Amino acid sequence: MRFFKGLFNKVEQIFVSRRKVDEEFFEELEESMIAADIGMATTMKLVEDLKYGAKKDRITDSEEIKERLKAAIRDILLRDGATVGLREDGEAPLVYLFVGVNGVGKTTTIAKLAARYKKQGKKVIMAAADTFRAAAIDQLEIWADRVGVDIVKHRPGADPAAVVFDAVSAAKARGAHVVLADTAGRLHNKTNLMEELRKIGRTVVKANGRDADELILVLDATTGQNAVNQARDFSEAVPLTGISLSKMDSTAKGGIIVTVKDELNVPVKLVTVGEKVDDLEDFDARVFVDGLFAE
Ligand SMILES: Nc1nc2c(ncn2[C@@H]2O[C@H](COP(=O)(O)OP(=O)(O)O)[C@@H](O)[C@H]2O)c(=O)[nH]1
Ligand SMILES: [Mg+2]
Repeated sequence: MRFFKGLFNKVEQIFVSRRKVDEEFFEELEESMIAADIGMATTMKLVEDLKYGAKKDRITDSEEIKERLKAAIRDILLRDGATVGLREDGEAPLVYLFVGVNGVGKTTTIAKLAARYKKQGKKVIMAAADTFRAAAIDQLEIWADRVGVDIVKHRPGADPAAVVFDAVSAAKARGAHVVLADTAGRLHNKTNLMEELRKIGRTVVKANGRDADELILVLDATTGQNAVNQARDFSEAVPLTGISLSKMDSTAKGGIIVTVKDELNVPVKLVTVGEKVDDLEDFDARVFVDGLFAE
C-alpha cells in the first residue's frame, strides 16, 4: 500500500520536534491528530488514554508515546477482526452495492474493480442503478465498454431496484462471477434516497437468496469530517459492510480510516489512489498500522 506514506506526517513531526512529554506535548499531539482528520471524539479518547498511561507509568520519552499511539490505532482497526479487501467467498454471483453521495467516486471505483476481476478472468456485470441522472447511466456504460464487461441498464427514471433485479438474473443466466451495482448519490431528498437503497437491498435478497455480499459506502478522503458525517447518515439507514475511500492520492490526511472504524465500526476495505483504472488497492489494516510513523 503505497498511499499511506506521509498520511500522518503532522502527527509524526510532533514526536520529532517535541521530545519532552508534558501538557503542551499532549496539546500539540491532539491538534495534529485532528488536523490529520482523526475525529474529535476518537482523538480525545486516544489522547486521554495516552495521558493517563504516561502518568501512571511515568513516561518521559515521546518515543514510547508514539509506540502506544500506534498500538491504540492498531486496536481500533483490528477490533472485531480485520478482513483485507472485499468478501469474495460467497456462491456466485456475488453482489456488491456501491452507495454514496455524488462525486465521491462510486462509478470509477466500480470500473476499477471490474477491470481487476476481468483481468482475473472473471465475468462481471455492471448494474446501472443510478437512474436518477441520464448522464450517470451513460458514464457507467462508457466504463463498461472501456473495460470490456457487460452492463444491465434501463431508461433514465426507471426503478433502480428493477435494474438490480435484472442484473442479478442476468448474472445467474450468464454464469457471471460478480454484479457491481452503481446507485444514485442524490434524490429529491435524503429520506427518498435511503428508502430506495433499502428497497434495492431487499431486491437483492429476492433475486439472489441472500443479502448483498458487500454494501460499500464510497467516501471522498479529501472531504474530511464531511465524509465522516456521510458515513454516519448512511450507516444509520443501511447495513454497510465496508468503506471504499477515494482520492487518497489527493490528501495527506488518513485519519478518517481510524475515525469511521472507531465511531461507526465500519472497516475501510478499498482505497483508490488516482484516476487510472489500476489505481485501486485492498486496504490491509495490519500493513497500514505497521507503516504508520515508519522511519
Ligand atoms: N485523483 C483522484 N480522482 C478520483 C479518484 N476516484 C475518483 N476520482 C475522480 O472523482 C470524480 C468523481 O468520480 P465518480 O466515480 O464519477 O463519482 P460518483 O459520482 O460517486 O460516481 C471523477 O472525476 C473521478 O475521476 C481517485 O482515487 N483519485
Ligand atoms: Mg456516478
